[in-house]
Amino acid sequence: MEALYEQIRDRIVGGGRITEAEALTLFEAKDLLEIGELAALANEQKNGKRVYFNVNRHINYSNVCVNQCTFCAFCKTAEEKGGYTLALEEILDKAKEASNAGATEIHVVGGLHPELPYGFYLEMLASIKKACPQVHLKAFTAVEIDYFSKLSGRSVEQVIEDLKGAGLGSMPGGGAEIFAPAVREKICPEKITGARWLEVVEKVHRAGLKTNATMLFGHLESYADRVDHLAKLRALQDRTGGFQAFIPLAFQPDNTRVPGAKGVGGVDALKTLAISRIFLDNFQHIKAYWVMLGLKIAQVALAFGVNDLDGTVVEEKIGHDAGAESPQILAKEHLVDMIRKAGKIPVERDTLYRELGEAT
Ligand code: V47
Repeated sequence: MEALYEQIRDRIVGGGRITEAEALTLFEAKDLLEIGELAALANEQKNGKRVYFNVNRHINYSNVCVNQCTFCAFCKTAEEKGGYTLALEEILDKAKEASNAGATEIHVVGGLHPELPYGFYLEMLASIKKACPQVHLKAFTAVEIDYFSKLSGRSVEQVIEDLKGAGLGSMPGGGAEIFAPAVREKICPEKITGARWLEVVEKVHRAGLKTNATMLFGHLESYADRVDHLAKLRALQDRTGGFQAFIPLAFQPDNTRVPGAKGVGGVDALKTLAISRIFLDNFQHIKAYWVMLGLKIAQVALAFGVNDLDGTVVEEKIGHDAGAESPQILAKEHLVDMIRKAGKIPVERDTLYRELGEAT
C-alpha cells in the first residue's frame, strides 16, 4: 500500500488523476489517516486554507411525491397523513424572512407532486425572485426537470429556458442517489435512471447553468458502486465543466424502508469524502453537508479534503424526517467558529463561489 500512496501523492502533485481501480483500493484500505492526508494535499493545492460557507435557507414546498423511494422518510403519498403543500404566500414569507436575515441563496426542492400544474413552479420562482431580487435561486434537480418536461409536454431544453426565465440561477445536486442500476432498482425504482439524471444535468450545463452533484451512500451500495458513481460524474465534468461542488450524503436510516441499512459511521464518512476529493480532480469543491454528517464529523472533514460547509440551512426536513440528529439551523457565527477551530480561513461565498469576504 505504501507504494500506492506514494504514486497517488506524485499524481496529485503532478496534476494527474487516479484510476477507478486505485479508488476502489483506497475504499478497501484501512489507513484512514493516510487517505485523509492525500485528500488534504489535493485540497490544499486547489483551495489553500480557505473554507467556504454560505448563508442560505432551504424551502421544501411539498413532501407529496409520486415516487416512493425506500430511502426517503420525507415523501408522502397524496392520501397519507403528514403530507403538506405550502401555499405561495407561505413560501414567500419564508423567502422574505431569509432574505431579511442576510441569506444570499434560497434552495428550493420538493416532491414530484401529482396535481400541481407546471405553471405553479414557474410562478413560485418568479414570485420569490420578485420579492427577493438579490437572492440566488438554487432550485429543483434533474428529477424535477424530467418530471416538469413530462407534465408540460415541453422538451427538457424548453423547461430549462422557462425556469431560467422565471429566475432559476443554478441547480442543487440531489436526485443522483447512486447510479448503479441494481441498487437504484431497490432504493428508488420509480425514479429516473442514473443515465437519465446525467443526461438532464448535461443539458442544464449546456444551457449555461451550474449545478452540484451528490451521492447517497451507506445503504445497499458496494464500494464499486461508489467508484462507478464518481467515475460517471468525473466523465461528465470533463465534458461540461458545469459542476461546482460534490456532496456525499450520508444515509440516515430512521423511518425509511431500506432493509438492513444501519447508517454511516464516522470512518466511512471521512474516507468517502477524502476519496471523493482525490478522485474528482476536476471538481473545485467538496462540500460537507453537516445535516447528514453531524456537526463534529463535518468539522473534522475539513482535515480530510473538504473545503465547503453548507450552510445556515434554517429549516431542514429531508434528513431530519430520517432521524438526523444535527440541528435544523446553524448561525453564521457557528459555521465561522467551526472552520476557524479547524485551523482554516472561513470565507463567506455566494452560490456561484464569488467571495463575499473573509469572516471577521
Ligand atoms: O436527493 C433523501 C437525500 C437529497 C435521505 O446541491 C437522504 O447544494 C440521507 O441533494 N438520508 C436531497 N440523505 C438533498 C440534496 C442537497 C442537500 C444539500 C445541499 C445540496 C446542494 C443538495 O437528500 C436527495 C437524497 O439523495 N436523501 N433521504 C436519507 N434518508
